[in-house]
Amino acid sequence: MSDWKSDQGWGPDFDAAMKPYALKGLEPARVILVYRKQLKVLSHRGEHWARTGGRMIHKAHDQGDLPAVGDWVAARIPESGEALVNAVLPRRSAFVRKVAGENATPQVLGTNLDTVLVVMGLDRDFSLRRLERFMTLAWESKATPVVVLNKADLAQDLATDLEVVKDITRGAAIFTVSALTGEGLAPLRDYVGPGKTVALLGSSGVGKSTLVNRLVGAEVMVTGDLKDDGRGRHTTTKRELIVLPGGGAIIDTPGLREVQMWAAEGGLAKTFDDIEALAKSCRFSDCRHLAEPGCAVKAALEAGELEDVRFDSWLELQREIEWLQKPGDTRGRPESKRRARLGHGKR
Ligand SMILES: Nc1nc2c(ncn2[C@@H]2O[C@H](COP(=O)(O)OP(=O)(O)OP(=O)(O)O)[C@@H](O)[C@H]2O)c(=O)[nH]1
Ligand SMILES: [Mg+2]
Ligand SMILES: [Zn+2]
Repeated sequence: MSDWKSDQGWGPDFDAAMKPYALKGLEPARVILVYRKQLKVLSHRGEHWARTGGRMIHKAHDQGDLPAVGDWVAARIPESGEALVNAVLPRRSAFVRKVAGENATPQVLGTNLDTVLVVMGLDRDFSLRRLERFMTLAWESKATPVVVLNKADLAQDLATDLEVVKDITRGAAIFTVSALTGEGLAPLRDYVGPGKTVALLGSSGVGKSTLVNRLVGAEVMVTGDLKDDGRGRHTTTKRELIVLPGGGAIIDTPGLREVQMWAAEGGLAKTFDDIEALAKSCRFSDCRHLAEPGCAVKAALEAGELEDVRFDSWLELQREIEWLQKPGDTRGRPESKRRARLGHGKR
């Protein structure tokens, strides 16, 4: 039998982490589906329905500690019936956002990823500000972010769109594709294959599942049109890992309406390295870039070298991250009002 574990990216790090559990008779398995409290895991014997052990739930600090799609876990897997997950092995990478609403709760959208495909539509989905949010969390995930601009067949001005995206994605690879016509897809296949895990993230209807089907070469995911009532129907409702017949894994996720920050200072510094570099040459090291003398950020804004909207975006994401770091009882409301005022979602 071929080694299903290395096919799924297993390595010496997981071997070492698994050892104490293996001594207790637990088996390694990979989480391939999460839907509310239900899990599905893959082991050397195939797929099993599973649930999270009570002790694990009790010990978990928050949602972020519980099994997520892509996780390697130590599980007790009976001959028949549900498997029980006892522990999550330390993650190599994880894409995490804050759940929508006023609770400071993390939601782990995919783990042990090599590549995050940040998918954006070249139709009305196009939003640089939202892309900055995705990129910040993607850099923070420790996986490699790759920008996929889909629906090239619908683009009004592809060259300009590509240029403005290049300006804000700080060296990440960018591909313009059409999942519909197949145009531009070939280079994406480099991110897929034995030992590799790639996840697709983006708003609803951008074509994530259509891309998955293209990359797999079969209709493994249901795709669908968005309703025009503005509420948006999500076609994909579960986070799911697809085991590829030729080895490797693709994680498809439901579209995200909001992408709020989770702890992501490193990701922020990477996404906004232009502003961070400017800020280093401000006269005062604690410059807030408001009215301080010798402020390099302000100078760049005034010279038109830095766009107001990008500066606002940086401040806003920074504020969201700081909000999370405050003790719960001093937090107040999150930044939702401000976000509305900035025209979140618009170019
Ligand atoms: N014109 C055009 N339509 C596309 C393209 N890719 C996907 N679509 C269409 O866009 C719609 C949404 O595609 P999905 O793949 O279901 O989108 P999704 O990102 O998976 O959406 P959720 O599962 O709701 O998050 C479908 O009608 C697709 O046929 C493309 O490159 N060009
Ligand atoms: Mg989908
Ligand atoms: Zn300054």
